[in-house]
Amino acid sequence: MQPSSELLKLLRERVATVVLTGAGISAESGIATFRGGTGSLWDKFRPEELASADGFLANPKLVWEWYQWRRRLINEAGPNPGHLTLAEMEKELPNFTLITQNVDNLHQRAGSKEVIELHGNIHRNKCQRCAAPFPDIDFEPEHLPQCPCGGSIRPDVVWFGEMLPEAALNLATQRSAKARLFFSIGTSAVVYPAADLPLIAKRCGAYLVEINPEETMLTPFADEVFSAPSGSALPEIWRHVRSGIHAS
Ligand code: BV8
Ligand code: ZN
Repeated sequence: MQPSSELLKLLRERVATVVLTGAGISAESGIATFRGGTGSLWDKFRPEELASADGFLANPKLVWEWYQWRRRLINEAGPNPGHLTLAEMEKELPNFTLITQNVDNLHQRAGSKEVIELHGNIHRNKCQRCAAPFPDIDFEPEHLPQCPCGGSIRPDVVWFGEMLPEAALNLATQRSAKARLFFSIGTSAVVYPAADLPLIAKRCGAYLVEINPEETMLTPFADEVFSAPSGSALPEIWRHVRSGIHAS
């Protein structure tokens, strides 16, 4: 999958570039995706049951066990060449924005400095009632952690039906509207409002690139599609940019 001369030109001209990532960019780190095939995070449960305030209210112990299980998976995993390439691109491209739907912190562990986290971060906790942060709490699922205000402590991630952090969403939307080049990487593009961002960029004139082994809702709108895993497509694209290889 060679990048087109159009894509190489935009990257070599260092135009305003925005990247939106989803669970797929962490798949090659061994972290199951949400809606993928076997082993997907939702295999045993439905998203509404776990990643929702009602689900937490109904069964806080189950939701905490699911997040603790995911935290252990993430701690045993590491960034893959897709994450590492994006950290490289941030260093080289003066006008580069990374927006992620992921909560796994793997972009930061790969060296990305500015990461707009639309859905929070699994390593942070907060009080469900007063939103006080609780960085490092340790507890047994039998004794779920409580805030002094009486509220329950929960992972600091955005659940279904919850608003996204306003500042993060506003910044992501502004950067997407100004993008000349927009990459949608490893996302099925079904979760809103994140899924609006590539369409906003496209409407505002951006060249839209999708990297995903499967077709998605976004594929028909993309100017260029790499039907490949991001762990190999991203390093390949970046290698062409850096080595000045002229595409056919
Ligand atoms: C809100 C954090 C508003 C928690 C997550 C009906 C229509 C439209 C919208 C809605 C609707 N009903 C409800 C809604 C709104 C809802 C929504 O969009 N639902 C969808 C499912 C229809 N959205 C919300 O609720 C949002 N909030 O709208 O609030 C509001 C308004 C007023 C008042 C109050 C509220 C909140 C959404 C955030 C939910 N939280 N995560 C946690 O992680 O535990 S969402 C979750 O899905 C993750 O963040 C994940 O990133 C995200 C999106 O999924 P993807 O990242 O795309 O992952 P997925 O598995 O789907 O796809 C992976 C892709 O990777 C696949 O395409 C696969 O082919 C590809 N892939 C696989 N391997 C690779 C690869 N790609 C590249 N390389 C590989 N190797
Ligand atoms: Zn509290």
